[in-house]
Amino acid sequence: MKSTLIKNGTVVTASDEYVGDILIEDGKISMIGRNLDVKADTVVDASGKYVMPGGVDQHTHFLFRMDDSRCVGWESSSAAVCGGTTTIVDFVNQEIGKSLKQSVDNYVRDEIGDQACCDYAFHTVVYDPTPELFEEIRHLGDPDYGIPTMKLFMAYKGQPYHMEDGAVLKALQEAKKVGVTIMVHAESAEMIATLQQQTMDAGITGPYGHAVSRPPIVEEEAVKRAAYLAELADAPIYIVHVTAKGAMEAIRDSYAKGVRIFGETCTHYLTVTTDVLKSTSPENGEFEGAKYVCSPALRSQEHLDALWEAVKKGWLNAVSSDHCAFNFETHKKRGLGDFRKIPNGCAGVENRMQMVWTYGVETGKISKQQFVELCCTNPAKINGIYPQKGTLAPGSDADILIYDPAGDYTITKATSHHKTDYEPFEGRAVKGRPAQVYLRGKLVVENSRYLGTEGEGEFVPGKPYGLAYQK
Ligand code: DUC
Ligand code: ZN
Ligand code: ZN
Ligand code: ZN
Repeated sequence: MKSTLIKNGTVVTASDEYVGDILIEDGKISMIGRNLDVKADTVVDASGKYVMPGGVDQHTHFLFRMDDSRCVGWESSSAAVCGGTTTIVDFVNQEIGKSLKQSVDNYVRDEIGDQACCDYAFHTVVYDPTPELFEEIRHLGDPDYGIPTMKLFMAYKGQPYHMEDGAVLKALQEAKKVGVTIMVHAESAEMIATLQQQTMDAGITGPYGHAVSRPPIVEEEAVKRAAYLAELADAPIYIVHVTAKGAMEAIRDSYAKGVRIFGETCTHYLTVTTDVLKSTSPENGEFEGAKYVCSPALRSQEHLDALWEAVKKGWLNAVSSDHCAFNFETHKKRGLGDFRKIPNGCAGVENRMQMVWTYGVETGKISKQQFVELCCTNPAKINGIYPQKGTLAPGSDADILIYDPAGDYTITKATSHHKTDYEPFEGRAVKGRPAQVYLRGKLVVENSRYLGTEGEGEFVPGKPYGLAYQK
């Protein structure tokens, strides 16, 4: 493979910032330094731009089903790299009656095929908590699996993936023996089911009913329960998509008490308030708000402020997209007249880096180093793919984002790669954009335009004992 020298950019890692050069050879970073006196086949001038690790988005669903709806899949994975994310950690749902291994193999064959535009690692998701499943956890970190993380849904009563506390406890007990990190979607399924019925009975049937029936306390309660389960099992636990101030504080306080509990938040929980669920439009009336139905629900400004403080102070250690791209016309509209039937989830893999940069770094809420830590380095550590991914260091994969901070852009469907029929961040102003994105040394994006080849994304096996296991 030809060598590339990226010169004079401002290199930003989770710990440093300096003007320097990066030499790429054979898909890896081979040298970093000031004024490197080396020859290369291609020389790129990155003056005035930030040279950062490619993003690692540890929370995407390129396949998710809710009732009869399924989200847009891997045919849209160029959206990841176009947004500066070179590796995703995608959730692979266990097929009922099948082992995790079979489920993953089927997923790779049937869903990814030759469509991957970014590199990818996996989390498994439990659907069928049989004795064989708990036995299989012991193998997740083995080199032939390379999937040292597993998620259980505490929420979603009535869906096949809803899990009882006993399953979470057993998973924690098995996982800790081998350094597998258990992740949970923490919301009280029972509280939500009761509130949903009461909300419908009160005549609130539109999208805002989603937020009414999922108040912050249903998340806070489940996070506290997850912390007790982790304490009981003496195992680490990771809380995905934390949205509520009380939930975040529960993680912070349990950690301070000695429980190995960690969590992430997501782009939309930092940047969009619950009011959008009350949006109206001439075409869709009050059902317009269905475009913003995701779980947990979007929160008020007070929670957004608390989440920014949490990512700044390290109480939450990553920002993910929870990309789960349900279309509006064919899927969201199934919930007309009953908000419970609106599939939960929105696109966002393409927007994460630009949104966090704009609303975090540009506003001074977080530093550039924290941006890299939250969006690249920590997610790589948590999933056992660091330092191959998530940093700029000799020997690391040459996954590189050259971010041009100049220029004002607007997120809009016309320029999106999500392949959905609407954009949840439609109309949002963003500052700067990915000027170039390299995937293992290959230029795959230039000025937001996709130049790569579908199918060139590769599986990255994760090693056990990620960030959440260390203390
Ligand atoms: N929440 C979402 O919004 N989408 C996917 C699954 C989830 O828990
Ligand atoms: Zn239950
Ligand atoms: Zn979830
Ligand atoms: Zn999710």
